[in-house]
Amino acid sequence: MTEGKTSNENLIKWVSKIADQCKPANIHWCDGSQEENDKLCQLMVESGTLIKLNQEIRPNSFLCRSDPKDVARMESRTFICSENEKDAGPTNNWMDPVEMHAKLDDLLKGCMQGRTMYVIPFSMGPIGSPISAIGVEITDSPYVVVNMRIMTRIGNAVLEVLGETGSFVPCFHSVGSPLNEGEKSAVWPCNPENTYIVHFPEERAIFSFGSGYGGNALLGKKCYALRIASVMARDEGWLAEHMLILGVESPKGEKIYVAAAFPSACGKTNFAMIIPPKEMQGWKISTVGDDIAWIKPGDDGKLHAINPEAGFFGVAPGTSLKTNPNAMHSCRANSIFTNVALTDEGDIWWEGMTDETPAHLIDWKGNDWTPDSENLAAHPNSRFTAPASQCPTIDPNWENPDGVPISAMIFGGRRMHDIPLVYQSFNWRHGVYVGATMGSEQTAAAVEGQIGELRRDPFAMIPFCGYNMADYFRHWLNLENKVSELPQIFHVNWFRKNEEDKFIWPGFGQNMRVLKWIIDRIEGKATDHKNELGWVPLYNEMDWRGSDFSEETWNELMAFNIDHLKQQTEKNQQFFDKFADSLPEEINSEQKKLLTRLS
Ligand code: TSX
Ligand code: MN
Repeated sequence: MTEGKTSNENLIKWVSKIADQCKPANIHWCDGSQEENDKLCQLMVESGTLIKLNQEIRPNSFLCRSDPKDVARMESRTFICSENEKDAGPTNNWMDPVEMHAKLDDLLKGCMQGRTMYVIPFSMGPIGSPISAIGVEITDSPYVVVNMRIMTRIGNAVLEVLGETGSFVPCFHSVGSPLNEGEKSAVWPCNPENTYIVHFPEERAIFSFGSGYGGNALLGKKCYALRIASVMARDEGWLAEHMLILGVESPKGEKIYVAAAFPSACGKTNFAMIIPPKEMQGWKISTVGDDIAWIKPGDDGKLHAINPEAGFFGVAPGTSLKTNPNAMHSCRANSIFTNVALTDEGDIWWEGMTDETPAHLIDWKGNDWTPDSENLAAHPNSRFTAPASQCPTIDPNWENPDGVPISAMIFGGRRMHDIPLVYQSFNWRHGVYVGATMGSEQTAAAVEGQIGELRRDPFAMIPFCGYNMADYFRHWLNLENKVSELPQIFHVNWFRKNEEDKFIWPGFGQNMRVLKWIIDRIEGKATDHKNELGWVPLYNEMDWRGSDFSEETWNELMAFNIDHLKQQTEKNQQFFDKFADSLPEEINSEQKKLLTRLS
């Protein structure tokens, strides 16, 4: 047993209370060192939880296979336990906090028997930055420890910042699978029938029970940096957003930063790391973050953003040297792969990684696999956990404690049939309406919902807002009076299809052309040309160097069926009606204005 190096009374008390309840065999305070990490990995290799990959191809990297019943976030088991039900809003599951605490007290009794309880002090954001915040995760999963070490900053340096009196968000996690005397642990212990992902927004506390996977278990990410932080942000006047952050540098060396929110399956990590077409000489993209942004008003009147994370927990399938070489380089070493396939050489593989499919693999369930197999080799939600510092395009300011100033915010969605490639909102209020009406058409890849159905996902925050989304819209609208230099707001859609069901826009690196128009708009270099949706680029305002994209195809890409769009817009009302009288009047008024423009 390693003693913690903390003198923080609240932390010591909380750890000892949890230990009394959960009855672990040991308590280990994580120092965050390489030696500690190596020991834990070795332990998990011996227990069968991790497979060490070929050290020549993939140094210091491991493969992990989860229980097939524990492969994704569980939204139906995710709860916001605010004192009043109305504060959770109609898009969250709610339970009374007193009732939930009683339920959890019950679940926690002896739940860590036979296991080691790890205490992980972590910082979301650079250690000591005024925008950063501290959490402590207690977990009985060593897999969580080694992933948290990549995804956040952990260990003694955090305890030093916490000091005797500093505050932290307590994050409890257990796989919910106690061991009887002499009983051997499952390779991936979990408790899918009894899973609870619980947030107490007023208490600023998190309890997660039963799942060891991703956002259910790495509590710094969705639970803290989005659900709890969104509540802190509401109360303190800042934003905790489901946004990537990237830098754009022009050939003249002028640099701006943009933040972008997309629902799942829109390629956020890919966009955060794009490589501009070589003909657009001198344009450079750098990466600050791929998933979450904490954004605070600065003394200069601008919004400043940090990436609270230190790693990427990226979806593996579809990632390749063609679609995202920077992500591939990021996980070249010191990475953990979960639910991907294993090659005969001891490397990893997933669908879409190479043009040629290996003749033999071990699939994500541990079975022999050949190209003739009916199942996928890698699970569709398989992941790589990789240090952000290994990304070739990582921005020099990515750990700047003051964050980076945000000049534009981009919203997007997967809209095969209605929305043009890009438009700019007329003003902040209209931009908030654009964010509030975001949505993605469901593809075959989506588990829930009918194919083609529009899944509403305002600000890409539906699963991640820790309070009533109507109040969240209000919070966004209020920023207009609190920040003197607000970012410009844009909407993009990389996924428009033609009559032959083919994607019209080539996407990926070509999206740089859209980014360049966005920069031109910010700098006042592009003309004012509008349609019913907002300000739009003319064909000849786009940089087409090295592209043969025709004006005719452009017109197809930017066109929309006004009747169809009017019908879509009318459907927004049903979604807004859920919020009843909490919905800000400004949203109603923007909805009316758009319907008028479309009439
Ligand atoms: O990530 C994507 N982006 C953003 C990249 C910076 N994807 C992958 C989405 C799944 C996660 C895209 N898919 C993008 C895109 O811009 N666009 C598309 C659609 C598309 C797919 C394949 C082609 C073109 C467009 N292929 C060819 O044109 C050859
Ligand atoms: Mn995300």
